[in-house]
Amino acid sequence: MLMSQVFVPTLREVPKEAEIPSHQLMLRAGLIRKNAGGIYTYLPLGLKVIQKIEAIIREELNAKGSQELLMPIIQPAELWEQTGRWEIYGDEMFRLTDRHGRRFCLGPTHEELITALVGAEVSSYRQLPLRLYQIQNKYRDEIRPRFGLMRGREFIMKDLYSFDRDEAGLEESYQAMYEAYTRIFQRCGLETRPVEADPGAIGGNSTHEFMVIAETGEAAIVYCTECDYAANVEKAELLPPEEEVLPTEALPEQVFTPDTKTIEEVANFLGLPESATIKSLLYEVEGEPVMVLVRGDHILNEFKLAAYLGTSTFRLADDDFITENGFITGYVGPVSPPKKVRVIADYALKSGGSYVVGANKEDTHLKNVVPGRDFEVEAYLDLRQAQPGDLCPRCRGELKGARGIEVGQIFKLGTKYSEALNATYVDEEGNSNYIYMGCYGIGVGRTMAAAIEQNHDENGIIWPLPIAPAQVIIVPVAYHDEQQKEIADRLYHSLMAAGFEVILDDRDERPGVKFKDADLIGIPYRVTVGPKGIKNGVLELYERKTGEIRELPIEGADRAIESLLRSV
Ligand code: 9G3
Repeated sequence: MLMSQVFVPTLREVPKEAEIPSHQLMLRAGLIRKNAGGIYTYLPLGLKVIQKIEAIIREELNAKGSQELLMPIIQPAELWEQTGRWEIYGDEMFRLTDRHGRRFCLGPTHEELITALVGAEVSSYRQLPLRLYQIQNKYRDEIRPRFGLMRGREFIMKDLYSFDRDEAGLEESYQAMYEAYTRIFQRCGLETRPVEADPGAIGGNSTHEFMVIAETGEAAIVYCTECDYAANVEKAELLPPEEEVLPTEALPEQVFTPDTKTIEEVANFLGLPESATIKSLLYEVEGEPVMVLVRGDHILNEFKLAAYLGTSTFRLADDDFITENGFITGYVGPVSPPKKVRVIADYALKSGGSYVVGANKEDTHLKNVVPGRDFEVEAYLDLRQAQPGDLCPRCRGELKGARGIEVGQIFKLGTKYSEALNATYVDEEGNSNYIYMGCYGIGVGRTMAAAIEQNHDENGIIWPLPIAPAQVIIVPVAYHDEQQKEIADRLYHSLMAAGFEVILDDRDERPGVKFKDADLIGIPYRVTVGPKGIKNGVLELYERKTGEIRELPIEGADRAIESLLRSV
């Protein structure tokens, strides 16, 4: 590629609408341009990176016996109605009608389509296992698309679906994809960490998210410093407390606590730590009040609550709902409530201690309240959100916190979709069985963005070699100089002939501008052809990642660079 011809509109200044490094650098390095909120054009060098990531994905998935197909973006509403998902996603789903008034959506994912296809075409155990994938645009009408390709409304996803005869087969597919993902991100030069995650509305029972650790990541994870446990905080488990049987406390006693509606205010007013209080949270669950109790210094994890309640349609009660049900905002408590409500408690409250709780009376709290003695609890559960400093649920090591960019996610779906769409197979004994499914996604654009988040400095991008838009950029100080042109051209053609992707900066620009562009675009190796070097019979090889500079004899420079590029 000749720099004078490549369409790569670099920018000097940082675009104001870009908040994180990868978004800023993709715009400045001329890799993408925005068409509308969350909708982008991939410019030539940006597309090259996308294509390299896709090539690595295809190699690793095909090595696991997967087969690539390409499904339509436009999907008929009927399939989504059969699985009951047409309504669930509301405004996030792009919907349209054709000229006959038939309803469609722009595919946000393809479980429905692929299950209908396999359900129609697979009937015998001999056709399983089957692993089918595509690399295709997805559409999700995010309320606030942001961070460039990190959270777009149209994005490229690799989505693979596995079809097995039973749970054991699904486990094998899941493991195969887990290994493939580990290799894919490694080969992309990305450091990822698989974390246990919450399946959410998709269903199924087990899921892992592949996270790129980066402080700009949207996901909060906790990981153990002693073992390899790691989880999205939405899912992270917490150990039950050691049972402490405390001496029987004094009985509950009212305390006057004027204007203390928050835990912090009550604790400060009474001179107690927040851990000596209970947060009594009223939730509206299908119209009914449910009281959820966590210790004052803990945070309720609503994903865990949803898992217990068996529904995600619940919300924290607002003041109207609280007063309608006879409670007083800021003074809600589990002891003699104004009406009978379900009480669910985090199991940290099972340790037998005594606490301060709202007295269900204006400006009044109760102290010396002992859960289980002074009020009934329907269930003690792991309900709280893990925080750095908590103990690892596997080995009791210390948990630390980090931010992550989710670049991949793998799910065990079981038979949820095959039952809804009647995808079955006949086994050796002639019995009909539902097919066991898994689904596995990688955000291709997000992987590119995450690679920049993890590999950049103040001068620009530092591409990992396997996904760089070109491996080498040759920069003659003055290309109009005969001698420099001859040496640069010869090296350019020789490296290209050896199969490398090379950019030759043939522009009639000042050297500084060319060096800055080479650093900004992040080409891993830069060869400078300059008058001083030529006088000494050498070329300068600069490694973008380490800043290391080597001098190479002009003669044989191509072979020296080839052997270096093949060795890293
Ligand atoms: C929708 C809309 C948004 C969605 C979904 C459906 C997320 C939806 C979860 C998944 C699960 C896996 C296959 C590849 C890996 C991820 N957002 N999910 O199902 F209609 Cl609008 O997509 N799908």
